Amino acid sequence: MIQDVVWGVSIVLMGSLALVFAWVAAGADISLPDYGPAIASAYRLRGWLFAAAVIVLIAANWRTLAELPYVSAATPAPGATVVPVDAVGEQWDWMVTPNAFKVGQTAEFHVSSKDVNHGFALYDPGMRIVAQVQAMPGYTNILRYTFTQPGTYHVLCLEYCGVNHHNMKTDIDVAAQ
Ligand SMILES: [Cu+2]
Repeated sequence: MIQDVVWGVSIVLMGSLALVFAWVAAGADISLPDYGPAIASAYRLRGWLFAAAVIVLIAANWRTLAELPYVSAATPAPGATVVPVDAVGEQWDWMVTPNAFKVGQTAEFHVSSKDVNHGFALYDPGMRIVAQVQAMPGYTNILRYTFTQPGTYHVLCLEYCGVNHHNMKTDIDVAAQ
């Protein structure tokens, strides 16, 4: 999988950069002139504050990043029917199958592309964007959305993909229960 290769290359490059920083820091002269006891204790306090900031940062990331991606991780409402949906982008059209649902149903969009990257964006009948994910060639993204109101939802492309990008749209009908 190309994503594993990209991940591996990124880790190696980030690790090399971190080693360079560590090497420079280890060789740096960090001794201070004698500013007196007040400044010395301020420098000690700075060390503790930095450690506290690191702990808060790690805890906050631990708590929030685990839930990414928010929408595909969203669990369907209890009792909701989950409908698998094929959503394929192609210059310049969307093929969404099936494209008729009922309020309360959860669509599980399997989003991909036949050519270039597109941006799969779902709009409610009031043209408010309610969910979006990249449509990529050779890769399928999962996007779940539970329809909350009857009417015509719209799928538009959010990634510039060529001269007719602005016309790349399709409709999804959602019936009242
Ligand atoms: Cu586009």
